[in-house]
Amino acid sequence: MAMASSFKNLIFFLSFSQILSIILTHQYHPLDPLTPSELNQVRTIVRGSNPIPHHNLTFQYVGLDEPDKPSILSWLSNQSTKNPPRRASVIARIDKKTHEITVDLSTHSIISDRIYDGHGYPTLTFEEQTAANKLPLTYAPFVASISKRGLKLEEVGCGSFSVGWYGEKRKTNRVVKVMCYYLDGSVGIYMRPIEGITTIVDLDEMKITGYSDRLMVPVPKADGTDFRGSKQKPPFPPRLKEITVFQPKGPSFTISGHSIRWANWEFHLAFDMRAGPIISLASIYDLEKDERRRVLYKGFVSELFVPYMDLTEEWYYRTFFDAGEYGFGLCAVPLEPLRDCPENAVFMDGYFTGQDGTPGKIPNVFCVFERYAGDVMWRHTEGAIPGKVIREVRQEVSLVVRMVSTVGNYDYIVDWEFKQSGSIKATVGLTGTLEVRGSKYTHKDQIEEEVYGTILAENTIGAYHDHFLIYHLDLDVDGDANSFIKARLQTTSVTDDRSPRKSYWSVVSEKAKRESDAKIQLGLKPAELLVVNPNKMTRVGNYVGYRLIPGSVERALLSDDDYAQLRGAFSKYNLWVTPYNKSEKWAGGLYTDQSRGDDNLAVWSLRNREIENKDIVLWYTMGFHHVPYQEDFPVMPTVSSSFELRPSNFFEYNPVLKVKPPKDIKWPNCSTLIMA
Ligand SMILES: *[C@@H]1O[C@H](CO)[C@@H](O)[C@H](O)[C@H]1NC(C)=O
Ligand SMILES: *[C@@H]1O[C@H](CO)[C@@H](O)[C@H](O)[C@H]1NC(C)=O
Ligand SMILES: *[C@@H]1O[C@H](CO)[C@@H](O)[C@H](O)[C@H]1NC(C)=O
Ligand SMILES: *[C@@H]1O[C@H](CO)[C@@H](O)[C@H](O)[C@H]1NC(C)=O
Ligand SMILES: [Cu+2]
Repeated sequence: MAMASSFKNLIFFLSFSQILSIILTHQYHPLDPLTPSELNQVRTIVRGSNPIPHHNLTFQYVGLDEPDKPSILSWLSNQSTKNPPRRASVIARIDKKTHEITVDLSTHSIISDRIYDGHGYPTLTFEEQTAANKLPLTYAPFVASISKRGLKLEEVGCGSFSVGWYGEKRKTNRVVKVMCYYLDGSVGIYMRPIEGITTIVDLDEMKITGYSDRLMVPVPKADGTDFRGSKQKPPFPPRLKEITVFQPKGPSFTISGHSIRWANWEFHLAFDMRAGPIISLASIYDLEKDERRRVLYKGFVSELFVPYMDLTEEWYYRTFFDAGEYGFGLCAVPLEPLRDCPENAVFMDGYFTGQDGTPGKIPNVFCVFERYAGDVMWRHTEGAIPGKVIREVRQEVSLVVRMVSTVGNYDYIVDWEFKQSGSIKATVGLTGTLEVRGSKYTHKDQIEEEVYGTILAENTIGAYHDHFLIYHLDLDVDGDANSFIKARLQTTSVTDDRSPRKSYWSVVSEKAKRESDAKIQLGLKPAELLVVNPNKMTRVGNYVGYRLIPGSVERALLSDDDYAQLRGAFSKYNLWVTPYNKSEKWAGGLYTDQSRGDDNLAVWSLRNREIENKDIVLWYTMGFHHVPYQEDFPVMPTVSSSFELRPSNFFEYNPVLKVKPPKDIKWPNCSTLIMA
């Protein structure tokens, strides 16, 4: 989170002719994201029934109202049947009320409009954050505070921070706390907080409703905070020679609309303002069976919870939900060719809705590329045969879909990687800049009180915090009806004389019957985590399945009754399994801003529903406990974590046994190439 305004120059609102050219070249898939022309239609329809200026109307979210799963599946099995109706789901604020509106695009009508009266507010728009961020700059007490600190007002930039919930019983207004930073010679603005001041802005009134200036703290100096290459001073490290991935015949994947085919994989890729990339209908071609087999109906990042561990007045409330409060997709940034993605990447654009309903474009929001990083897919040297040595090696080439979301200070690099072996690997890289607290301390020796972080530079404390990303993984292994199996690796002591060994381990499989059987804290005892189709077996009698190989086993360290933890309760477990329910998408709740933890994964799963031989959804929490180190200053080298969904008795044997290596490149006879 969150200084949204900084990207507005990167995002383009579309002209009518651009929109037309997009419609004319588009073939619909029922899961395609709304096109700019559809977004415009939504705007016209919703504004038509709430005419401005008689109503204050803002669009907080617009996205595809996804057709029900059965209708997608029947469309998939016979694409000459009619497409399911095209509908948009809108969350709007109309005259200070939250409306959930469903718009039917074929009949140009609103088919439902419901006022949401519960706790929590919708995602913030860029425009309202930008407007809120400007308010302090003309607010006399703030101007006085800046001048009292000897700072220049024109060098101040501000960001809107969601306020969380701390046990208030009465309904609170839709407010943010605006926090300000200092530029003056550096663009590393998050490294230069102006501490001690809190400005509360009511977003519906768009005015300041609270202000405090509690203490004076030195603003960290500009020196060393700038991350631009052009601002770095010698000495410089050695520079690497030219490097690239070279595909003279182009990539081996095809993109048609939003459907991507590569090697044995096929899937659909959509952009959503809230979730960012949504992978759907991932299926893999089985050579032996000569059929496409379903693997992942849908996968996306459902929420990101980022609580800070600082109890001071200006910091305690900082417990952000980057998807629900800021829009993980909305905060996506255009990818830079050759830097964010390699030379062989293909780019795709994404569309979102501005606050007034106008469609906007994020160019190059995704890149798709084949990754060859010099790794080995499989190999064997057979040296046991007298008189010969036999060697087979296949290099690992995979397909990557990437997005980068810059939620204020942080940059999240989100990758979905498809492997020929049938694995799907999801990786998140954390980079960008820390959120630091200004401090009077210039050396660790001076610190005697609790400072809730690491001193990174003079007057700069990197606050302790977590990042919890939860993935919604609707696996449909060879069909909808699946079961979750926890296969524990259990040590048995050998007390009799059947073997000289004293112990061994074996696998004890437990089929989860209800949701409570599948809430798992990883890292305590080893277990295999499998989603199987209990109605399908391999020839030798194993259930066909996929298993989750977790990367991170971190989870919440806060107490269950901490208000932030009630809201981000999904972070208590690394794994949850729920029966499929179309409305259970957002693990931190639909209305996350100021939510009270009454509509989230932890609450849904209290129903303890049956999950055996049912359409189930896996939720995996990837956690990072972030203790900052000096190397994270002024910008962090990427820290990443990943997990893998890997076929497990899904195929009859190694599915990449027969994969041939990619064709060799015939290098041209070129005098500039140095051939060793
Ligand atoms: C597919 O749907 C069309 C239109 O409803 C129908 O005529 C056709 O028989 C269906 N094909 C199959 C294979 O079910
Ligand atoms: C719209 O909001 C503004 C404040 O932002 C308020 O002054 C105005 O009265 C509102 N109009 C309506 C129709 O609610
Ligand atoms: C789906 O989930 C929502 C929210 O948990 C719940 O209100 C609704 O009853 C569920 N629907 C079904 C069919 O279980
Ligand atoms: C490329 O160089 C090789 C070795 O020098 C030579 O045999 C071959 O004919 C050359 N090919 C072309 C197309 O010039
Ligand atoms: Cu961090």
